[in-house]
Amino acid sequence: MIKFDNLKTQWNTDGYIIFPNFIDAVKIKKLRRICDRILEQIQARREANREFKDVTNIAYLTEIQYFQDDRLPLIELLEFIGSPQIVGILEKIAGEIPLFHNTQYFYQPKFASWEGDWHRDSQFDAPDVELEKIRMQEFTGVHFRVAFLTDDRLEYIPGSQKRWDTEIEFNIRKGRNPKFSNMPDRQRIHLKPGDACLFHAWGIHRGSYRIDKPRRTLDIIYGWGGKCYFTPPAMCFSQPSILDSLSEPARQFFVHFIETYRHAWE
Ligand SMILES: O=C(O)CCC(=O)C(=O)O
Repeated sequence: MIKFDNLKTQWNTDGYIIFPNFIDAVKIKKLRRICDRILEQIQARREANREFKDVTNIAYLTEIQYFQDDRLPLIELLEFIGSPQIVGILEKIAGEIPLFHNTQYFYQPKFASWEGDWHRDSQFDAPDVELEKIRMQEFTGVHFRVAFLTDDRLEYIPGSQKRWDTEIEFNIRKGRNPKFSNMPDRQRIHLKPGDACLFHAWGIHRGSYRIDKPRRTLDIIYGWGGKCYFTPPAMCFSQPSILDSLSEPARQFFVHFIETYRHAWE
């Protein structure tokens, strides 16, 4: 039983929350099969095009192109993204219905290991710090992820989501070596298979990518506080009939998303 008062306090203090055993082994298998199928398609396409980049994630898993043979896995994925199990938690924290934004699937690199850059997601397309500060105030972006395998690749600076950078943090994040390992107060997030983690996208964080650490983590990005400054694509919702296949809670969740961004897509 999740205690929401504690959650809110932990959220406000640390900017991240771990939910142990959020999904069971059956659900892990089901979701992993859907995500791995997309990963196989991407890798096959890259090999066919002789195009290779040692990337470690896929975005926009809910694009219709991945489900040409069978729509059922898409519906299952959408049901999870819009499930009361996740949306209910976000709603309690946000005090409003959250908005869908994107999905990512993280997997280990094939040839080389590397450390990612320390960043706040609010800095993307906002080179000007004043603009970034405004965005941090106006809108909230969050990641909700479930690990299908043990995952300790994310590091986070607790509390950094509710304040601007210290001088040291700023010099790392915006300086010449944003991969600098000894970021003060960094906390490694340890997830076991089936654990979930919610973290504030504006907090300072980074991933590190290791060929010897198999990784399969589904990460869903949500937001609240109005429209996101970056309009997500319509994805599968360019085909309105998708909504008809969803349960009522998931349908309502995605109707809110569609209604919010419809004008921007037109
Ligand atoms: O878990 C990771 O690899 C880091 C993800 C990340 O930095 C992001 O999605 O903004």
